Amino acid sequence: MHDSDTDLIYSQAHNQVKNFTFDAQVVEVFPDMISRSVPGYKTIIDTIGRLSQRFVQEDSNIYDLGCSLGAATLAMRKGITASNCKIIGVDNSIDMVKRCKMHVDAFKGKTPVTIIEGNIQDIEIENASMVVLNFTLQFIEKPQRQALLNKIAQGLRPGGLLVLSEKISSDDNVIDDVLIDLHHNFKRDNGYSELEVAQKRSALEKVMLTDSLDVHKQRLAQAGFQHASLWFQCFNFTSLIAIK
Ligand code: GEK
Repeated sequence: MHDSDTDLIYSQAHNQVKNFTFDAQVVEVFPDMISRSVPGYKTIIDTIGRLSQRFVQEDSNIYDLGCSLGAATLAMRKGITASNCKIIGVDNSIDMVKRCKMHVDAFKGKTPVTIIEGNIQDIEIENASMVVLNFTLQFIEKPQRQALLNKIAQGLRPGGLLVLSEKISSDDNVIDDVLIDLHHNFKRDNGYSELEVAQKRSALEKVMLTDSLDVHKQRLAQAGFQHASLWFQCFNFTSLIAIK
């Protein structure tokens, strides 16, 4: 027996595996899916909360871009001690946005939160002291990634922080194979079958395109971040901090 919030989307063979989308079916099982698929997800969310305590400045905006169900937003709302701030969560999946609003409303917090349905490439970033891209940039078309990072850097105040978490690929094929295998073992250890791992991989193949760590660091430097560093890596899952 499984709970209704257990991710079983790829447990049966699909005649044709469609491109992955963040639809209502995914929303139902998203917390289970992300915690069983992304190594270190809880550590990253908890650390985003800690970083918000340190970096969020008074009278500023905080952005959670590709906020899904609001895990990073809620961690920041708990962590922020600066006054007169506003958190803006953005996602272009209407199903995610509807459920995210319910999650946010279910908890109390002194920092106001607004959840917006929209493309993160179209929204304005202004007067920001912290921006989170927690596993979202990988869903943006590669040629458009630099422009998004430029916009974020421009909208951040001096000393402002970007948290950029991404699944990465390695330029070294031998290393890449090892990291991919370790990640698939992690998924199997978390109860996903061989069929589930294979079908999910094929669903993501065209919609989630990874870059190397070097490419991410080059983009951050080009966008104008003065400091950037990897702070977390488990297999091919990473998180970077970049400070303006
Ligand atoms: C978390 N950050 O739990 N505009 C807005 N939203 C987008 C766009 C776009 N162009 N492209 C994708 N998304 C979350 C997890 S999930 C990562 C982020 C994953 C949204 C998409 O709808 C989805 O909700 C999210 O980005 C990516 O900390 O599931 O691997």
